[in-house]
Amino acid sequence: MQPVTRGQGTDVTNLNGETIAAIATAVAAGAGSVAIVRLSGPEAETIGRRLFVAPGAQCWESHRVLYGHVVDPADGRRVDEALLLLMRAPRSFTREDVVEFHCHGGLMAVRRVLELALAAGARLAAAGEFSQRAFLNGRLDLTRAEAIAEMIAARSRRAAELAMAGIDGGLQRRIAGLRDRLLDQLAELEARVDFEEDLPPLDGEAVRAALAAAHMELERLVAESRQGELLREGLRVAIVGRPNVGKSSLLNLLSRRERAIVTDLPGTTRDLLESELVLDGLPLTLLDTAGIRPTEDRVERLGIERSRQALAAADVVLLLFDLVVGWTEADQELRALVPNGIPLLLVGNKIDALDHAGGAIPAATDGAGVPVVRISALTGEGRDRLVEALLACCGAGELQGLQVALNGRQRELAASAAASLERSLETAERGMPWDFWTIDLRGAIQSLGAITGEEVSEAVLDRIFSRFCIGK
Ligand SMILES: Nc1nc2c(ncn2[C@@H]2O[C@H](COP(=O)(O)OP(=O)(O)OP(=O)(O)O)[C@@H](O)[C@H]2O)c(=O)[nH]1
Ligand SMILES: [Mg+2]
Repeated sequence: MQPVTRGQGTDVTNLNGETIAAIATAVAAGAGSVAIVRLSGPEAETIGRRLFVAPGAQCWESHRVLYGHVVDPADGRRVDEALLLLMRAPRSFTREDVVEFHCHGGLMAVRRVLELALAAGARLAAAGEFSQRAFLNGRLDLTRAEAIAEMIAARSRRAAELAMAGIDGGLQRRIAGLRDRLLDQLAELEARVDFEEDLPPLDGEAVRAALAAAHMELERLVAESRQGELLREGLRVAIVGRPNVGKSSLLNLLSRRERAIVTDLPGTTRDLLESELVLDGLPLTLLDTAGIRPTEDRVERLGIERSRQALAAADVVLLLFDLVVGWTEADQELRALVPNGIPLLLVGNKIDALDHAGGAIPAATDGAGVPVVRISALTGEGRDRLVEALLACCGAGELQGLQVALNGRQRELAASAAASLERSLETAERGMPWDFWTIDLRGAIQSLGAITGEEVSEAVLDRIFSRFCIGK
């Protein structure tokens, strides 16, 4: 692997002579009052000066805001009234010269400004290219860059807090600390391989203990990453059940709006309906499904097929049944459709109607230990109990204490580092010579270096940054 070279400190290596430009704000009609076009690279200021007219005695100083107009240099016509922010290298996000045009929101002005910047010599930035330059110029490590992308994608307050901890370098410090400790051990071992007789004897037990401690910490990080994934990506929760048990009513209750049509006719819901919400900091996608029953109706049959697919692909299944009718054979058949391994919650609905009908109240868990929660989707009774049980059954209970969490890429590398350390520990156990210990130890160090970007190939970098949005 050929690791990429990164600039250190303020010594900016101009890795890329091109000036890039992109719209940095969300691109949607009427989405905001301000839109930003960002340029980065050696020509950024020149292009900025060509396109921007600042009246009066305003001077082009770094980190000062200029007021004026973007003009088309071809005919001098005004394109927009705007602010311009110049940030000269190395005091910018990319550590290159950066110019930002703060235009009016909407699509028209900002697109025109971008076109003019491109015509004046900039190239359209690829996805994540500003961040990639920031990384290559040593402005941030890979975990911080990824945390910025996670911040942009965050769907809940907790996910945003976790991303902020990453931007602050929480993960970078944990991983770099671990890697440093392993590097120390590697240095000790390698010194003994080369100059055993000139050095005091090495305490193999101490090295082994250090490797074992690092191994444990990595295993913990890998285990905790599942929680982080829940926070970032959220859960798909399918509400399934026989017709008329109140699935759509429950979706409406949890979404706090009349999202789905509710009627007393069995078979009301014909298609999957999604609703995005945040419960206790955890982003959820709730799926309302068509009630499952044998039917001759073609449309309903297609809907039921979708219900079955949703049930099989969900992270959690809420199986709703009608308390007034009680748990029936048909409910039992539906239960059998839920694949093993998908957390399941049985929800008895219509508790408000129980008094009149006198139906049996089921126990807190069924025979197999699956929790049963009783609610009324009509009155909202038991809503909190349901939310609590839902969070508990998907392991979200420990989310509050989470400080850092690895993403998928980082988890794979951490798991691979842990596996290398495990092999290294086995070698130690078998009393092999020092140089055998170092083989896997080096592998572990390399995997940790790939997390922070210390040791990572250009192809991998391109793949990581291409998942970022344009303009970031
Ligand atoms: N008393 C009472 N009625 C309820 C409750 N929840 C739902 N209902 C009623 O039950 C009927 C069916 O509700 P829906 O939410 O449409 O049921 P569904 O499971 O989505 O039905 P399908 O879409 O046909 O599968 C409606 O008349 C609701 O008002 C509840 O908690 N208590
Ligand atoms: Mg429905």
